[in-house]
Formats: sequence, C-alpha cells, structure tokens
Amino acid sequence: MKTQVCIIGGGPSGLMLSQLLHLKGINTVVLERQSREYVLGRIRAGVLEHGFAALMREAQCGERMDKEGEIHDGFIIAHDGKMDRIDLHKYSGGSSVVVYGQTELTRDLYEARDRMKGIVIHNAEDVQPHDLKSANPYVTYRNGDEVVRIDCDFVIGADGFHGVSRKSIPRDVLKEYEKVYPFGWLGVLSRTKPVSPELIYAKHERGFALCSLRSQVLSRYYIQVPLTDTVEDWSDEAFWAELKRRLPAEVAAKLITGASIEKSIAPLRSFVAEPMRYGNLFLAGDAAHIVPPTGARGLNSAASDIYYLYHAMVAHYQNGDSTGLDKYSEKALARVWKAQRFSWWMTTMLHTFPDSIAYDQKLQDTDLAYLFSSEKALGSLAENYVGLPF
Ligand code: RFL
Ligand code: PHB
Repeated sequence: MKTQVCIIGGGPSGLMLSQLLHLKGINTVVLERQSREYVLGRIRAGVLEHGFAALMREAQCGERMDKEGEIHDGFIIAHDGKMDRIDLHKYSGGSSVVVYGQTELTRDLYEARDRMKGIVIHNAEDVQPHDLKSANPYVTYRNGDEVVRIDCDFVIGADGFHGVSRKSIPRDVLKEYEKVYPFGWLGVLSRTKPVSPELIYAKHERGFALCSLRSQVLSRYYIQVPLTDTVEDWSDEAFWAELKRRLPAEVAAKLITGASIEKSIAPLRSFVAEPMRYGNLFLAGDAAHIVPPTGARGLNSAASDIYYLYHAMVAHYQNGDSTGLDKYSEKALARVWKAQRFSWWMTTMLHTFPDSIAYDQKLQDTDLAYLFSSEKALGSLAENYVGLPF
C-alpha cells in the first residue's frame, strides 16, 4: 500500500489530522490498534477550548457539536466553604469553552472519515515505523498472519502515551521530562441530572473533587484517590458518600446519585518528550505530552499540534514550502509547555498532597486568596483555560 501520510493512532489527534488533510487533497491511512467500539468506549475529556471547536468545524465535523455541545462562560472553584465563580467570558475578553464529550467528537470524526471514504484500519497489530530518517519511510502492521507494508512520505505518531511511535526515536535523541503525582482521579459517569449547570472544581482537605457533565442527563464526577486504590475498592455508594463530603453542603444536598455506567481510575502525570520530530516522523497529542486533567488541557494541547502539522503539510504539498515542518517541534513545544505550566499550577493549587508541610498548605491558601483578589490573576486563569492562541 502507498499513501502520502501514514498516521499511527485513531484517537482524536490522528482522526482530526486525517480529516483535515483529506479536505486539502492529501492522502492518509490511519492505523488503529483497537476496535472502533473500544476507542468509543473510553470516557475521557469533556471540555473543549474554542480553538479545538474551530478545528472541528474546519474539519466539517462541527455540526453535532454545535447542536448538542454546551457553551460554558464560567466555572466554579469551591474552597473553604465558599463558591467562587470564574467568569471566563469576562476575564478572557469574550471567550468560552464547549462541553462536548471526547467520545462524541471521536464518533463524529469516524463518521466523517467513513463519509469521505477515508482509510482507517482497526485492529492493526504490531504497528512499526521504519526508515524514519530516510526520504522513503514505511510502516508495517500485522493483520492475522499477513504483514502489510505502507510506504509513505511522512509518519505521524498520534498513538497516545503508550504508543509505539515515541519509542521508535533513539534514546540518545529524545529527552523526556516527567512529573508523577502521588494520586489519581476516580471518575464516575452516571445517567443523572448534573448537580450544577457549570463545572465545580472543589478543593477539600479530604482531597480534590470535580463535578462535570456531558449533557443535562449525563453527569461526570471525579474524586482524588491514592494511587494504591483500585476501582473494586469503590462501590457506587462509597463514591457518592465521599463526593458529598468534599462538596459544599448546599451542593451535596442537591446531588442526584444513581448507578455508575462507567468507573475508572486515571493516575495523574505531567510528561513532555522533546523533540517532537525525528526525521520524517512527527509526534502529536498524548504521544508527545501528557498533562494532569485538572486544567482540561490534554485534548486541547493536541489541537494545536494538529493545527501546526496540518498547515505545515499543506504548505509542503501545495507550495513545496517545508518551513512549517522544520519549525513544527519548536513551535508546538512552546505552546505545550504553557499548557504544562497551567495544568501543574491548577493541580498544585487544588489537590491535597499526602506529604505536604504546613508551609505548602499556607501557599495553597494564598494562591487561591490572591486569585480571587486580583483581576489580573483571574485574567491569567481565564485566558489559559479557554486556550492560548495557536
Ligand atoms: P489517544 O486518545 O490516547 O489516542 C491514541 C490512539 O492510538 C492508539 N494506539 C495505537 N494504534 C496503533 N498502534 C499502536 N502501537 C498504538 N498504540 C496506541 C490507541 O488505541 C488510541 O486510540 O491520544 P490523542 O488522540 O492524542 O488524544 C489525546 C486525548 O485523548 C487526551 O489528551 C485527553 O483525553 C485528556 N483529557 C482531557 N483533555 C481535555 O482537553 N479536556 C478534558 O476535559 C480532559 N479530561 C482527559 C480528561 C483525560 C483523562 N484520562 C483518562 C487520562 C479526563 C480524563 C479522566
Ligand atoms: C471531564 O468532564 O471529564 C473533565 C472536565 C474538566 C476537567 C477534566 C475532566 O478539568
């Protein structure tokens, strides 16, 4: 098989790039290790910055998002018995975010790829990129007993944190920066009316909690848990009881509980791999960087990678101009690190750290006190949460 751009990974990053390039007449093949049902069964992001939403529209995939997604102009930080609202619209100069599940947007991207007869190969086993430094790289995968080879001009590594692409870059070329937090998030999805029309990020001495949603009939809640906990340790009843303890009394009293339809634990980690290019391999999204979910930045950091790669590929194929490809890693990393800083800051400010000393706790309290006393600090939070410009 031959294509122009071989994309490893059929998550939001890979599908979005495939769709955008297709609309400019550039051929792609997407190789996904899992089945479509498996990819659509993963419950992940819920908050999209306006730049991501714009990219969905440019990819001709924004129709359902614009109809069913909710525009959020603000969110709440609950702390010390108070509920302080961040007016995103006011402090970001008129911007907002869209609440629309990653599952739904991935479904929309798959449907668009089907509609345009795009090639997305599921259950691709042993995917392996080759000859990345040469002008003729190729990717192989196994389909049962048969090994299939795809020749291409470029390979895109959009295969998430555990993918094969980043691991194909020699160890002496790649520099990895990592910070692992001493806790995870236990998430529950339930077919219940959300407790609040806006997201509530709650700081509590028992640990952080988040009230989020997917729609007016589908709620998503999280609580901070020790890394040693497993899903089996948490019955639905225990989860709801602990969530209530961490929320302000007036919110807890209104919480509607129900059976969980999904329950999982995600460890919190910050990670960046540099550079994001090796020969004709370009990394994008979680394959190159991970953030703790507190700032809702993960998918949104992927969006800027895709935006830069898309424009760089179009300039290369349409005008023979490779400046964008040459500058990709540097440009993408500049924005990636800003998302890292913001996510680390939100995480540090709102979580309970098992080993923190009294001094650290005073600084956490001061961080919040300063935030709500300064319009400039609120402006900084708002511009980062709605997404810095690409
Ligand atoms: P993905 O989604 O991991 O997709 C990668 C795909 O590659 C496939 N793959 C392979 N395919 C072929 N060969 C291999 N060897 C392969 N290895 C892997 C995988 O099966 C998969 O389908 O990466 P992508 O596309 O870069 O997308 C990144 C986002 O998924 C991620 O950043 C967000 O979900 C992070 N995130 C959030 N981001 C936000 O912007 N806003 C949020 O509100 C938000 N909430 C969250 C989140 C992530 C969470 N978890 C579980 C980590 C909430 C949570 C709880
Ligand atoms: C979610 O709804 O899954 C969600 C929302 C906001 C975050 C993280 C996750 O910061």
